[in-house]
Amino acid sequence: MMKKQGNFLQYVTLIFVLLCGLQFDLRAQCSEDCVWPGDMNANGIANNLDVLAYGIAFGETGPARADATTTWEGQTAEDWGQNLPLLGADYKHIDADGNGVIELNDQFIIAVNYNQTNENFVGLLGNNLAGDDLFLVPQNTVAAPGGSLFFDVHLGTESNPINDLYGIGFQLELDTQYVQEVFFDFSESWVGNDEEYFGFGKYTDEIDHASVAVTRLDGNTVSGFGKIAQIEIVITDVILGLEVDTTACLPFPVQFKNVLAIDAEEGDLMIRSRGDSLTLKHPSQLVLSNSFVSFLNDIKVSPNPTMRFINIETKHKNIERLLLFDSNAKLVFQQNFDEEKVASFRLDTQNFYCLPGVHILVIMSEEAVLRKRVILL
Ligand SMILES: [Ca+2]
Ligand SMILES: [Ca+2]
Repeated sequence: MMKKQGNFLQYVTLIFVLLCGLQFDLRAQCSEDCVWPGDMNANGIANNLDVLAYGIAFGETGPARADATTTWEGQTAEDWGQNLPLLGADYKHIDADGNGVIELNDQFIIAVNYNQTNENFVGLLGNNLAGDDLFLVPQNTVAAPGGSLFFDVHLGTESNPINDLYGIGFQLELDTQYVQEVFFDFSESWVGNDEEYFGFGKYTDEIDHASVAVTRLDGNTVSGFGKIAQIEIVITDVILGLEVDTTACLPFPVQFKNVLAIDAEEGDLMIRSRGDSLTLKHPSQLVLSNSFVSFLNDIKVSPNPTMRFINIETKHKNIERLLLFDSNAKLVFQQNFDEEKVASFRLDTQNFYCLPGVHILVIMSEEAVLRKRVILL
């Protein structure tokens, strides 16, 4: 009799546990109009064009999402009752972190889940129209291994200004085998100033492009022309072939893809673009100051990979500044030598919090900036 009662209690407990589990599953699973953190326009992919939705809804508030995470999974959320004017997505999709406010923290999640897709994805938004609205103005047209290509991105010209712009996003197709890093600078742009405007740039070597978006945040469009961003492409420090054959050069085309510029109502401004062809050359072929070339050739970073110490040496006493970024592009070390330039320096990574992984060491002289990939074991 006691045994039977014990079995009964076990069954009741088991059924209770199963029911609780089912309830938990029902709450976690989402079946309709689910929020995928980072896919703000709800087209099934998290990418730079979601920044345009962020710009439109910036500052708006609504119901917070229960049990919100930033993981790439469909999440149930209450509608806010406000929608993107053209794509129609409810603003709940734009609140990526689910705290009930559309603010700076939300856009970080686009980068975290960048290029992730779900079953709603049917293709990339944006145009590939050839023309002269969006173009590159290279600051240097050739670079050596370890050096950088700098160019400004221009939108509109004096004779062809762009009217009623709210935001623009595009991808830059690059030959990623030669690219070490891409840096984006939005500090100078006719689209806006600090608080009324936001710039987004993303590059990873798993995808064949760098992606950019700039948007207003205040609901007002602008008309104008000129520079909207500066981009630096850092070239890998070893390019086989170029190292051996000093007369070789490699074409390095940069093409615009999936361009989408919108007005305040998400209307497509049908922006046309043209890319550019730049060149990679052996350092000896570059028409640059002698000190730049010798700096590039003479700098030695060892050991690499390293367990702890990074030794930096040049033949000349011309290192002005050292910076070290970790794999999340966070600055972990910097030192200025100012008047007292040095020819060698030993960096002890145990002096600061430094996780193992790929680090970028930036070595600056008066004439040049060199970035080296350093692996910390
Ligand atoms: Ca999207
Ligand atoms: Ca939020």
